[in-house]
Amino acid sequence: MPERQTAAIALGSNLSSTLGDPTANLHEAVRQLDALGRVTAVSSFHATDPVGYLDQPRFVNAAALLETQLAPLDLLRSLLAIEHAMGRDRTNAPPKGPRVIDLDLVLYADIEMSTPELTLPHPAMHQRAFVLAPLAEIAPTMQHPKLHHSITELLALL
Ligand code: PH2
Ligand code: MG
Ligand code: MG
Repeated sequence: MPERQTAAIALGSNLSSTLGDPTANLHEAVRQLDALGRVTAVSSFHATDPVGYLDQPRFVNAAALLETQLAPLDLLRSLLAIEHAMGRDRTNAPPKGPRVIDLDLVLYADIEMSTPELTLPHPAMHQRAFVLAPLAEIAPTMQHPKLHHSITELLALL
C-alpha cells in the first residue's frame, strides 16, 4: 500500500452551477474530495475580491486538508475530474476568469516537483491571501518546503 500523505487543497468558486451558488459548490467539492481519501479539516468560507482578472464576480474561497494514498499526479487528475464533473468548462474560458469550481493542489506533504502538468508547492500560493488565509486556519504550522516558512508566517509576510 502506498503511504498516506497530507495534501492541502485550495478551493474557489465565483459562478453558480446546477448545484447552486458558489457556497453550495464548495460544499459539494468537499464532499467529492472525501472520496479521494479522508478530508481531515475544512476552513471557513471566505468571500474575496477577484485577484488578477478583476472584471468578474467575487469569489468564495476555502482550504481543505486531505489524507490520501493517491500520488501527486493522480491526485491532480482526480481534482480536475471533480472540476469537470461539477460542470467546469475550460473551453474558451479566460485563464483567471470566472469558474464554477477550482481545486488547486497547493502542497503535498513536503514534496517539491516541477513538471509541465504539476508544480509543487503551487508556485503562486505564497502570494495569494485567498489561499493562505483559509489554509492558516486549518494548517497554521504546515511548512512550505521550499520557502521554509509556515503558512502563518507566509500570510504575515504578504
Ligand atoms: N482564482 C484565480 C484568479 N483570481 N481571485 C480570488 N479572490 N480567488 C480565487 O480563487 C482566484 C482569484 C485563478 O485561479
Ligand atoms: Mg486557482
Ligand atoms: Mg486551478
